[in-house]
Amino acid sequence: MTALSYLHEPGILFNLRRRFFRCLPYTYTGDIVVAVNPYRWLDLYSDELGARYARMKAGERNQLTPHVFSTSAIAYDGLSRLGRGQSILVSGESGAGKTETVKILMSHLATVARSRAARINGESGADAAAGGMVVAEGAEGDGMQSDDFTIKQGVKRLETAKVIWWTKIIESNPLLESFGNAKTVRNDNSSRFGKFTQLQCVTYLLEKSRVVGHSEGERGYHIFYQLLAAPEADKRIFGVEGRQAWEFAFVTADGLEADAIIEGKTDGERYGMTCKALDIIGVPLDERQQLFSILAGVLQLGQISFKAGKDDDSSAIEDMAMLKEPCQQLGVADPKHLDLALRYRTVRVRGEEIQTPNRPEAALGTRDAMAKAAAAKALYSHLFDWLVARINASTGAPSAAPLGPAAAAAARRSIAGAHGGRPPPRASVVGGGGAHAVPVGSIALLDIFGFESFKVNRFEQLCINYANEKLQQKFTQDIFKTVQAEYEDEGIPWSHVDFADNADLRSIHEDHPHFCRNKLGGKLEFGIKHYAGMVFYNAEGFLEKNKDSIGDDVVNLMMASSRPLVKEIFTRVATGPPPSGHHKVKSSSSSSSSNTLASKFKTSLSVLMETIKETNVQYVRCIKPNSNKSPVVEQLRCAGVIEAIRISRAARFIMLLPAAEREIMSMLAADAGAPGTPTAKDLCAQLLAQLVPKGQGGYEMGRTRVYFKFGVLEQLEQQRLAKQAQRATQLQALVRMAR
Ligand code: AOV
Ligand code: MG
Repeated sequence: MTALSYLHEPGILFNLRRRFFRCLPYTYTGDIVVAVNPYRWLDLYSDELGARYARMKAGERNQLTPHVFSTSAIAYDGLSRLGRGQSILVSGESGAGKTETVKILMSHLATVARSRAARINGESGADAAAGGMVVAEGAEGDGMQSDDFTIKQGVKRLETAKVIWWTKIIESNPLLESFGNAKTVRNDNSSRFGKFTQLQCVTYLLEKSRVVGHSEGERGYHIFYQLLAAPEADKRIFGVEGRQAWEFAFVTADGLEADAIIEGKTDGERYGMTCKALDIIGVPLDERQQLFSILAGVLQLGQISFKAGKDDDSSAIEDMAMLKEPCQQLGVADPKHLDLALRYRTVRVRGEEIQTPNRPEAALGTRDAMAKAAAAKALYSHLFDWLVARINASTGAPSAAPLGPAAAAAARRSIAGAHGGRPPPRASVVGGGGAHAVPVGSIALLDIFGFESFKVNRFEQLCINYANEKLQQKFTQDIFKTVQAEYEDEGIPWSHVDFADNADLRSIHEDHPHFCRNKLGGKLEFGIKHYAGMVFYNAEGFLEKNKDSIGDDVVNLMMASSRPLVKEIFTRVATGPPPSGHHKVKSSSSSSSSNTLASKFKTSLSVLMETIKETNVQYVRCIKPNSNKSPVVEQLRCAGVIEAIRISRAARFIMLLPAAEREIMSMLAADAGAPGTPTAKDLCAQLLAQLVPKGQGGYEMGRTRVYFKFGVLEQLEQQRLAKQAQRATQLQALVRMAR
């Protein structure tokens, strides 16, 4: 993109479009990779091709066709050769292809690791690249004592450990997607949580509201539909035999059955894949059944309805029989306890415990429903965290939070199993430290929920878009720094240059130009001018969602469950919150602002940014080509691609590649009658002095490049074309005369 001589939006768009139709979805803009979602699988991801990019040497990037593989290859090289921590930040709007891109990057990193392991293990690179998993042989007990040999064996094992680590990470993807992705109007497989895969997988802000409901045309979490598409024999175990997804209030929108369908595989097939993946990460059958029982219990909680009670301020469960099923699945011995936990909360007054009805300030019908929803959301999000911890344990990463003894043992078994009974390679291969002399640092991949703007935008969208703002800020700062560094390198004076800094967004200030009240009034609405465009938010329910609390009564009830897994997921929360973003208050009574969901999310994003700051960052910007949903030019603006170019332009001069520069110069040289000069640079300087009108600061000579003010280069190009035409005419005249 930077080699285009005309740098403007239409030119950039035209270039992307032309490449897109030639099945070239990847384009470089300097160091950034722009990826236009092809929406069909192109033959671009073979292991052979992966291996070609893996062999790519520094500085060879432009000799190969632009590919996102170059990003992973550079990251791998940067880590292993320079020992510098790396991160790859993938961004773009919802449905642009972030999650798929991250998976492509992961599998390429595995390929790179594999071909390195193969080289070190003395196999041919081609074999490994063709997909063969390399298993290192242990050096123990084979009688060889040489230091050299031991080091070699150590390196061998290390490389193999990396291969296994990446493979496991890849295997965990479908599992996390089952529990954390759902269909939205923008993407059938939309990520409803953020994910930072480094030494371990850290997740951010799972969208909890989706557990208990969703908008029309969308779906709840994939896993619920998988559960209800399971073989009947399995469904019988979970107490949902013969039941269909549309029968459950939490996962059906207006009873629309059609929304329960997503493209690709059936939910039944996906259920099988999920079970297999659970098996791979070492979740034994018994635990898997408990896991699905909890999911069934969550769905059954949603079926409970309330009616007005005997006195004014009370309510009652419509039908006590409704409690039986969820209690059974969740291991609650007495349905009366669930009834009480849902409708009352315990408060301590002068050391005495008093049961009072839920939130007397709220309307009768909604307050109990809210307690029910809160319980369901807590169950699901705790289960999600547990799953992430299990995946981390199985990939050998140190557990973020204490696992229950049974889980830890199972995780150990699974790891040991994958390595033929030998002790597992620790994740120090990516984490640094450890017993081996390995490069410190890791390759981190960030896949967040993309920028969203729906018809109605809620608290979740505010948080999601906030995260995207944060990422955008980092991006613009980095681009700015890159340009600045280049100018310094070229010895060109650097005057302060403005760029669309979004740092001021969301200052607590209602007069702020980026804050807009709904002009129509009445509604609880406000708008924010995001870097990616205007979004109006509906503030209804913001406070409740931000509080993110469930009653102690429900927590206590669950901790007393007869199901070990239910007990475990709630105990984990009570004893030590993992460092992930969507973590919860220990008790509902604490309501200081630092405990709100938004403030916790903000903190965890700041920590993430600090982590990223320590690394060498590469950017992949995903673009959705779908013209009927979002025009590409807007996305380019959102993705900061235009901005990146604008920044260089705002810096007064446009960068020109030396080759193109020389071509233009030599065309003009003859006519300008420039005397022969020893260096190309001198020639350039002389020429430019003659060609570009003085006094307007039309260009600036750098060390190796000339920076033209916007428009000047285009003017020269016009002159060159005119000259060319003139010369052609002269030539034709000469030919005619010769005849
Ligand atoms: P997202 O992660 O950016 O949206 P996905 O990565 O889920 O978007 O991509 C959406 C869909 O686009 C996928 O389900 C694929 O069908 C298709 N797709 C994406 N990348 C490719 C590719 N390289 N080749 C072929 N098809 C692709 V969101 O998570 O909603 O912000 O929250
Ligand atoms: Mg995604």
